[in-house]
Amino acid sequence: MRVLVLGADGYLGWPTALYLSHRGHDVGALDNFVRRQYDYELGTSSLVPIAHLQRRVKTWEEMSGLRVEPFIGDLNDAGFVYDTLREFKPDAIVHFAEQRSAPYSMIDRSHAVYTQVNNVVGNLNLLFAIAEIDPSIHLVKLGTMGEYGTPNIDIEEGFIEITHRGRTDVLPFPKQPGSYYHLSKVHDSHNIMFACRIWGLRSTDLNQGIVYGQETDETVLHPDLATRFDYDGVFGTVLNRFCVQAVAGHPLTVYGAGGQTRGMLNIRDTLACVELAVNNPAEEGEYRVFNQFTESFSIQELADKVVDAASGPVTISNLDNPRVEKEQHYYRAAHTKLLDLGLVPHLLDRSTVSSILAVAERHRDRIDVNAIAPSANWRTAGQKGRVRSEAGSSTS
Ligand code: NAD
Ligand code: USQ
Repeated sequence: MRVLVLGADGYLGWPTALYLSHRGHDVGALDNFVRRQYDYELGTSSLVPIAHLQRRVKTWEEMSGLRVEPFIGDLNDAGFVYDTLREFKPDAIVHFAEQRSAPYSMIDRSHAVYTQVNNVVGNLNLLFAIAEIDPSIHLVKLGTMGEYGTPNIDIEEGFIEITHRGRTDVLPFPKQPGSYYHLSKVHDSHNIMFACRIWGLRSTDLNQGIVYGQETDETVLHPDLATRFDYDGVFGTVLNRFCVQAVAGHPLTVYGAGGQTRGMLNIRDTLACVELAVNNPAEEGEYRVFNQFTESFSIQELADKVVDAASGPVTISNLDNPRVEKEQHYYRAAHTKLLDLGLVPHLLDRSTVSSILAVAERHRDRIDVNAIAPSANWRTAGQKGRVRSEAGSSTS
């Protein structure tokens, strides 16, 4: 199949592009490198050194004999999106290309606005381009489990049957997201569902949990093929962060009580899930949702696993929670649709945690402990909205 991977320079997009190429798909790799720009802005960098996209593509061709075709540009540039679809002629598009950090979106007004414009407008440009150029293209869109929030009932896969005053319907599951980033994914989901309904597009919304790990069968073949590994207080996700903290001798930063429970999955399962969705496309006009995670854990349980797997003593520190979120709550979410399609999960055992600790250990000289503390605060973000004009007077 011809698969265009959007966000193919990122943590998940790059290994997905390699995986799909290795498994016989013709792959296009689109990115505008804005993720590298956030590193310059925040003064951070990937723990594992990453090669530029052009070098990655060249090394992959040398190693495998397979060609991944790069497309450099911004999804917010509609002309670029239309031109790319006309040129590459994909059967499926896998859309990873969004600003994906909840803390980044909660720094202040401008970061919240940027996140929603980048994500929602980029996705809208894509929907219009698909509708005009080839409505049979299957859009596989990365959403997030965080779209649902943490309701006090079981979470279904996208839709819930509701009986209200004697009448019954199947409706989208209620959304209670926890950041302006997570909200951008909800807006995307609504826009995609609408486009499927009015134009007959076909789409799979993958509501993915938190991904951990860094190595895949393809990325370990050569250092140029490595994917990024974020551990800083803005882009680092919880388990990867805890592994780096353990190696650096930094207390594990559990926010608040640590009872926050989330769906999680191994990076290798991200690749497998995406290919299962690509190989089993949605029907014409169908908008379907898969909950893409394999197990759920509380943050405290994750910290305990890292303490258990680490070679030396590791302490845990319960920080004041910079986020506004429930710290003890009910959590049970359905995730059977990808299993039904054949997913065989890599579960989180001690050896998996050890393998992430080993990655951190190999690159321990690159750890910047000053980057670890959380910097965005949900409570104070609302007071960081004012715009200062060039003349120095403030406006709102
Ligand atoms: P990432 O930031 O490493 O990669 C995203 C890539 O998209 C970057 O290379 C960036 O440069 C590119 N990009 C962003 N905006 C773009 C635009 N307007 N035009 C072109 N390229 C653009 O993120 P990731 O961790 O690989 O996540 C990929 C996707 O998966 C995101 O949509 C994210 O919301 C979703 N997701 C990630 C996780 C996780 O744990 N990492 C979990 C659930 C869902
Ligand atoms: N947390 C800590 N300590 C830390 C970091 C995080 O206790 O040092 C807690 C957070 O408070 C939160 C949980 O761990 O309760 C998860 O935080 P995270 O930063 O690992 O993940 P999150 O902000 O939810 O975002 C990540 C990805 C995002 C994706 C989401 C999937 O960055 O792109 O959408 O995971 S989900 O969580 O299912 O919405």
